[in-house]
Amino acid sequence: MSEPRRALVTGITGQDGSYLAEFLLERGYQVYGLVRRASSQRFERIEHLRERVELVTGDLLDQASLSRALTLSRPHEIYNLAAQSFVPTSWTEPVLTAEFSGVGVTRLLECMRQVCPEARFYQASTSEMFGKVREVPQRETTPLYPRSPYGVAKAYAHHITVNYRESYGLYCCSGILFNHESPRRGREFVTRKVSLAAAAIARGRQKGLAMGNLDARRDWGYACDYVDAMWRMLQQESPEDFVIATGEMHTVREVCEIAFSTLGLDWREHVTLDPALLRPAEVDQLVGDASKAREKLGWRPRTSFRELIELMARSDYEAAGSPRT
Ligand code: NAP
Ligand code: F7E
Repeated sequence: MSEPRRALVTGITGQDGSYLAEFLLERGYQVYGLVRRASSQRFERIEHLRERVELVTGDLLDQASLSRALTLSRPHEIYNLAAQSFVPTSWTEPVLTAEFSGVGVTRLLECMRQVCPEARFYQASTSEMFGKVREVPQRETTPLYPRSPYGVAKAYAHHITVNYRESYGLYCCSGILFNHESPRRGREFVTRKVSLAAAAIARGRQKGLAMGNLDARRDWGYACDYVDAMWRMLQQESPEDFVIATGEMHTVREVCEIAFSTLGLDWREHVTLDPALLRPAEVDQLVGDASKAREKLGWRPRTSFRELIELMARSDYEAAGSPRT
């Protein structure tokens, strides 16, 4: 019997990392996850996988730890999902964001070049790189104009991934993913913030919800659909970059409407505006054209915006009914 394929996932404790690990395990992969040392372990999203994945300690700030992780795991595929991924934090911690989400990628690529140059590499790029958009919808060829330190760091990471592919002939792909959400989304991101609040209000545990820009629009998809696209990118004959998106824009107001009405509430009775939650620079008209992914990867989103927000609201409502720990 041939040996199983091995994958190293950085950011395995995050939203995408946990779904990708499940996806790869289902396909028979031996999955390694890079985790960083913290004063207390926070592995909630992968608790159910702990027996099935190998965790290796390491940090994108520490090159030797990355080299060790690659030597230990001998991966056929590397998925670099680790990053400081919350946009507002990138204004308060711009240098750290650049270190994690920008230069950290060069550290990992450099280790791959030295330890396992035959491996295939996926970089988690983002629609935030398009920022002040140069065309609508955005495609793989749309020029970048990032509007946050996070977007700038990710633009650097995107270009260095392309650069290592072209300079050294490594199999490196950059997936330019638009917003994708799930019940495992970090609690500070807008969809989860709203679904959690709607659930808590419906359960009588919270009174109101303070929000920022309700007119902000995004192209929101479901994280489970998107990890499938990451894997497909690394199964191609030659490495290329792909936009992954639904092609639809919706407002934060619509997120509120659907989440609250799913739980029998009227959002207008609960939501207030807090100017402190507005951003120094907003991005407008972010909407992706995923036709290249449709044609070459056979990928398409399977979950609609409404289904996504409904499933998040129901999931948080169920969880809010469980006894508090
Ligand atoms: P997430 O939930 O915020 O997860 C981020 C992961 O990175 C966590 O596992 C975190 O570990 C890890 N990490 C952070 N700094 C690290 C460091 N210095 N060394 C090692 N690990 C580190 O993010 P996500 O939503 O799953 O997104 C996955 C990736 O896709 C990110 O790179 C993000 O920027 C990118 N992306 C996301 C979206 C989206 O809409 N979700 C869209 C486009 C691109 P801890 O648990 O220890 O904090
Ligand atoms: O904000 C508006 C806010 O924080 C979405 C990350 O995964 O996707 C994510 O970045 C919109 C913004 O995500 C609140 O102004 C209004 O316009 O959920 P978010 P994001 O900034 O789009 C991209 C693709 C990534 O790559 C990132 O890693 O919602 N908004 N009121 C609010 N946002 C938050 N967080 N909180 C509010 O109260």
